[in-house]
Amino acid sequence: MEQTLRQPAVIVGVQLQNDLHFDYSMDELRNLAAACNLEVVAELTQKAAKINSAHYIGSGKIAELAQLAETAEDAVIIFNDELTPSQIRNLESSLDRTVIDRTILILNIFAERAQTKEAQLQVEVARLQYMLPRLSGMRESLGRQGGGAGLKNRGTGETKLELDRRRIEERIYALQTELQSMVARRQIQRKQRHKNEVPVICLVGYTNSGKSSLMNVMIETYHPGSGKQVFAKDMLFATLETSVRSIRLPDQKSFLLTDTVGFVSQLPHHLVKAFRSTLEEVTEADLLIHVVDVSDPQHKQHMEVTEETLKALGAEGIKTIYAYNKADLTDLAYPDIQKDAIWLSAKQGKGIEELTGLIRKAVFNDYVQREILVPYDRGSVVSYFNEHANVLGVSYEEEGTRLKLECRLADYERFRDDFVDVTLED
Ligand SMILES: Nc1nc2c(ncn2[C@@H]2O[C@H](COP(=O)(O)OP(=O)(O)OP(=O)(O)O)[C@@H](O)[C@H]2O)c(=O)[nH]1
Ligand SMILES: [Mg+2]
Repeated sequence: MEQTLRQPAVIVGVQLQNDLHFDYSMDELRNLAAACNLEVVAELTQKAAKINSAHYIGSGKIAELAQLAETAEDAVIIFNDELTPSQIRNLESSLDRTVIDRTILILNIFAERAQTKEAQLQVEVARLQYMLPRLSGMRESLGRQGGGAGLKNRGTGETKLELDRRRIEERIYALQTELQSMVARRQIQRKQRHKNEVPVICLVGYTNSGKSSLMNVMIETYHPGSGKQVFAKDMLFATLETSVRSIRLPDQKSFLLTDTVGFVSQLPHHLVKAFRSTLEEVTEADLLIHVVDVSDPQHKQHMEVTEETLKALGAEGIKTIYAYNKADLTDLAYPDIQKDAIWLSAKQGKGIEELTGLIRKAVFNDYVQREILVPYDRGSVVSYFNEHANVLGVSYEEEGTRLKLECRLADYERFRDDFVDVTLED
């Protein structure tokens, strides 16, 4: 592993009166900073009735902050919120330090972790959109990637700033065009799936709750040795792209399981917007599995954030199963089911059958059990059911193949003219 020297940082937060989760969000800011190779050396907090529009913190606190920043010469100052362009400008000029905010930390982590082309483009769009209004105040050390070189003398009279802005706007436009064609391609794939009527199930939840681990244990349970596992790791935002896997249960019922990017409180809105196309899967899901790290004392807050984010994406009101994961780290009994909730451990693979039971109830409730007789000249119907239904018994009779099966009502109706329903005759 590459050894990078960690740059010192001072974190700053303002606690508003109604903010009950302030301490937690400051802890989270430390983790976000650590993920960006910044080491928090000091912290400044303030209780206030409202945010100061010019400097974010009260003017009395500026001097205190400047003094704190003296602890380390090259310390950057990180604010636990998204700062406005003018706040950044004002703060940088009063403090003579690089000032960054929670948003840029998250954007940087996303940029570093993005693996697929699409995720990379999405993060870049979000970063550029964030930078655009902040260009003038930004210090050279930050964000001005690819600026400058080779563009001298274009559009005489244009300032460097205007040039930068125009280049960024052009770049955003080009990226968005490229993204649109990717989205269109995926939409076609999704439509195709819809035609096949395979239920789509999405794993959603706070970052690090165990979505990818749960996906992997489902794959291992129903497709052992397939090597289709996804990346799971103990870090913020291990997953930045949706991956879809087809899961086929032993009785032939199959569904698509989608792993998605985790949510975090104050997820930058540019990022939510940029990732909207990736997360479109979620809005069209037949079922959500909301994965919760029940061992985290803050899991209720995580659930709220997840639900708010889903709402912002337009994915509210979708049938949901709550998967209280990491129960092995608690004193709770597991596996345990209560209504539409299950306590389980993805790590130990405990509770997977029970979860599957809940999934069955939620998405395979349109199945019928029938006994049918398919004439021999309709052999293709038999092979269709062998492929798509749970065949419980077969016998060959004079008039045709007799199948005892459990199949989707839609399939039953689709081939209704091609067989005799023996169940009705008995
Ligand atoms: N003890 C315990 N650890 C778990 C369990 N499930 C997942 N983990 C661990 O939690 C960490 C995060 O797991 P992931 O599956 O990557 O979580 P995620 O929700 O996909 O995270 P993001 O992709 O970052 O949003 C990993 O270190 C897992 O090994 C569990 O049931 N018990
Ligand atoms: Mg993941």
